[in-house]
Amino acid sequence: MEISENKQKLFSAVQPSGAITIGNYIGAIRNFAALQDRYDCIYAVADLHAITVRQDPAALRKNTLALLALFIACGIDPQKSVLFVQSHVPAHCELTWVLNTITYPGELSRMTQFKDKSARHADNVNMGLMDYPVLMVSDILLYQAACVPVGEDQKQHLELTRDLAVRFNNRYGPTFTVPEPYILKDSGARVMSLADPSRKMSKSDENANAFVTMTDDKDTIVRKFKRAVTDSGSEVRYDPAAKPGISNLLTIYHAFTGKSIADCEKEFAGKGYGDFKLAVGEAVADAVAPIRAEQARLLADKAYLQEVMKGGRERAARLAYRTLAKVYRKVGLYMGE
Ligand code: ATP
Ligand code: LTN
Repeated sequence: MEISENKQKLFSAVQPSGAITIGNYIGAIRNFAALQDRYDCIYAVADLHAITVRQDPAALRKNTLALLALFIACGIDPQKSVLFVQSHVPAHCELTWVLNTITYPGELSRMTQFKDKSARHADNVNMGLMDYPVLMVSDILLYQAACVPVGEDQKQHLELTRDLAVRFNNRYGPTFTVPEPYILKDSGARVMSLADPSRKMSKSDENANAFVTMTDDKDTIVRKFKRAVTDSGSEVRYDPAAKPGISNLLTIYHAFTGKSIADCEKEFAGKGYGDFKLAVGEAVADAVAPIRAEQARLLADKAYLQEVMKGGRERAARLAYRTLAKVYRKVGLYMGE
């Protein structure tokens, strides 16, 4: 199916920087499939973003394919949506260069993610890490996306996207759609670490007990939840300020079972943390198992995945180069007569 002109466009991406966590799933990926009917969706594996922190090349290649398969296993239909690998469409880097010329260093050095990652990777604070948000802005603006579904941690980057789109449009005339963020209203937009509920769950956490991945097996998942850091007291109650650990587990349980937070609290009234943690672990393991199986099935069919990548690359490039040509003309790059 070709992308139509009348539905609004939607763009999102995930980095293949490790195994995908249930935080990525709850905050972003689980919404992707449902949005396919309302929007023309474009979803990318953001491999160029991933290399802003050190990656093992062989692992990066493997994670790229695994993420592509996971997207499909989570319900993204490559016939309906454009599904591709970011580095396969050079326009992303080309637009980044142009947008760099209207971005100020101060805008990038004060980004929370840049500050966090610089502290965590103090031995590798590189220009790519600082320019990461501009590459992300380019991803979104190239496709004239009106809507960008992401977790709460990406809010600042979306504000920059809007600022740069408006700045470019003011300077050179209407060119880019100014996108709206789409961040979940509930606490699922920010799933916290199981080892330290004051930090967000992140796939690149050095402590593997801090996150649960979509490829963990049942025993691992149950064990990680058993070890999850909880709070003092013994009541299973949603109160992020007083009970950050338990509230995070309630959010996860709610996301995977569909039960309301109030019903989850009732279910565990009078029971201890131990029973609750076991139930959360089992619910997550049961929900993740079919997705993991489908991902494995797809990964065994390399020819199919190659075909998806090739189709996605062509469709993405067609859309991207339409915008890039417009940008080059507007800024005065000589395109011939
Ligand atoms: P890394 O730790 O390697 O920086 P990450 O785990 O933060 O990566 P990304 O690939 O940067 O993951 O994010 C993919 C999507 O998942 C984004 O929309 C992001 O907002 C969302 N996301 C990431 N972590 C969480 C989380 N803990 N809770 C909810 N959403 C999240
Ligand atoms: N930086 C994002 C991943 C990402 C993205 C995007 C998300 C790269 N390009 C464009 C939305 C739109 C992250 O979630 N860390």
